[in-house]
Amino acid sequence: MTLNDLPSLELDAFTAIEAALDEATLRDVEVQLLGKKGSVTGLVKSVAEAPKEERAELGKRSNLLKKAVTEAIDARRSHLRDAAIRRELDDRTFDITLPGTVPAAGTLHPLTLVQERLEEIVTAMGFTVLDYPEVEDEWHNFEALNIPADHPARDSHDTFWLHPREHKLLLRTHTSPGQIRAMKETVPPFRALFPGKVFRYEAVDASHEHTFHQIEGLFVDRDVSVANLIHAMTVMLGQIFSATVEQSEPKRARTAANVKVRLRPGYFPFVEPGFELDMSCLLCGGTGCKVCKQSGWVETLGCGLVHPSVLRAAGLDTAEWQAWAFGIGLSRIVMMQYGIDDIRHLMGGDLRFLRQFR
Ligand code: FA5
Repeated sequence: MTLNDLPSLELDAFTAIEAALDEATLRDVEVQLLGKKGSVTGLVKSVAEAPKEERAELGKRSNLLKKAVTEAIDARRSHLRDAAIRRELDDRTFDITLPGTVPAAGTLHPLTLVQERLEEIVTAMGFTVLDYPEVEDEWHNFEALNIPADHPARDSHDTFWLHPREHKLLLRTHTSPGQIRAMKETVPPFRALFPGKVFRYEAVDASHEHTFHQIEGLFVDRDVSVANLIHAMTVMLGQIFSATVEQSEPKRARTAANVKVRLRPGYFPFVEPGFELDMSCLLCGGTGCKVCKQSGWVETLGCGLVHPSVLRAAGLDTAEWQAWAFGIGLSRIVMMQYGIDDIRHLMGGDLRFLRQFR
C-alpha cells in the first residue's frame, strides 16, 4: 500500500463503523479492520515494503489511523450498549400500583432480649457490664478459682481444650474466670456483670447444651454479706419475670407470682459458703417434665461469698476486701420465660423458631 491508498481506506473504515447498528455487526467490522487479516492491520504490515521515501510518513500515518479506528470502535460499542439499555427501558411497562417487596426484618434472639433486660435491671443496681474472652487459659478458668488439676470439681466442667494441649488454652467452661480478670483490672469497691457464651463437652438433652449462656455478677466491697447476696438475687429474678409477663404466651405460668425459688447449699470451690438457687419449673407448673427431669425444679444459678484464696489470686487484700458472686444459667431463664421446652432450640438457628420473638 502507498500513501495514496490511505484516504479511501480511512473513509471505508469510519463509514463501516458508523453503519454498524448492533454489537454483532460492529464485531464483524472490527475483525475486517483490525483482525489478523484486517485492512488496517494490512496497512501497518505493508509499511516495511513501502518505497523508502514514503516509509517514515506511511508508518506514522498508519499507526495514527489504527489508533483512531480502535477508539472509534470502542466509542461506537458503548453508544450501541447505551441505546440498547434505553430501548429496553422504554419498552418495559411498569405497574406502579403493584405492591413492593417488603424487606425481611430481623429479630433479636430471645437470649439477647433477656440478657438486655437483665443488664438493665442490674445496671440500675450499680453494676457495670464487662466482656471477657471465650478462649481462656487454664489458670483463669480453673486454678485461680481454687480448682487445681486434680480437683474433682473439674469433672463437672468437661472441657474443650485447644491444640496444642501444652498451651493450656480452652473454651471457657463458665463465666467465673471473669471474676479474676475483673478483680485484677478494677480498683475496688466495684460491681460488675459479665455475660457470655460458655462451653462444656457434655451430653446434650432438653436442659443441657454443650454451648450455653451464663451471666456472672461480682460485688466487691469492704462489708458484704450472704443476706445482701440473696436479696440481690431475689430482686433480680422477681424483676426479670415481672417484666416479661406481657410478652409471654401463655401468660398463665410465667408471672412473677408463679415463680417460686428455693435456695440450697451448693459446692463451688471458689465460694464459701456456696448456694444453688432453683426455680420452680414454669413449663410444667412444678408437676414434672423432661426439662426439670420430673423434679418440678430447674437449677438456675450458683452463688456465694468469694473464697479468700480467689481474692488473693486476683491480688486483693483479704483483710480489707470481701466479695460475693453469682453465675446464672441464662439459657434456662430464657426457656422458663418463653415456655421453650428444649434448650436445643436456642442455638439451633431455625428461623421459624426465632421469628416468634418479635
Ligand atoms: C457454674 O458454672 C459456676 N461458675 C456458677 C457460680 C458463679 C457459682 C459464681 C458461684 C459463684 P454451674 O455449673 O452450676 O456453676 O452452672 C451455673 C448454671 O448454668 C446452672 O445453674 C444452670 O442454670 C446452667 N447450666 C449448667 N450447665 C448447663 C448446661 N449444660 N446447659 C445449660 N445450662 C447449664
